[in-house]
Amino acid sequence: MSREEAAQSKLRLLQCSTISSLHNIVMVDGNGYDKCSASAKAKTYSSGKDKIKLSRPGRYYFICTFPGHCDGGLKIQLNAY
Ligand SMILES: [Cu+2]
Repeated sequence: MSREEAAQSKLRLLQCSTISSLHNIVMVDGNGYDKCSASAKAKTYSSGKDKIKLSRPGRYYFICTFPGHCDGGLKIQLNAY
C-alpha cells in the first residue's frame, strides 16, 4: 500500500454510535440490503461504539437485524472513495 493509499484508507472509517441493547449494525451486500436479510456469518457490530474500517473504495451496506428495524428503514448504504 502506498503512502497515499494509506492516507486515504484512514479516511474510510465509519464510526457508529448505537444503543447496543436496542440496535446492531450488520454489514451486508446489496441483496441483503434490499431484502433486509443477513447471512449467519455476516459481520455484526454491537458494541454501541464501533469503528468500521472500510478497507477499499466502493459501496457498503449496513442494516439493523433486530426484528422489524430494517424493514422500518433502519439501514444505510454509502459510497467510500
Ligand atoms: Cu435496530
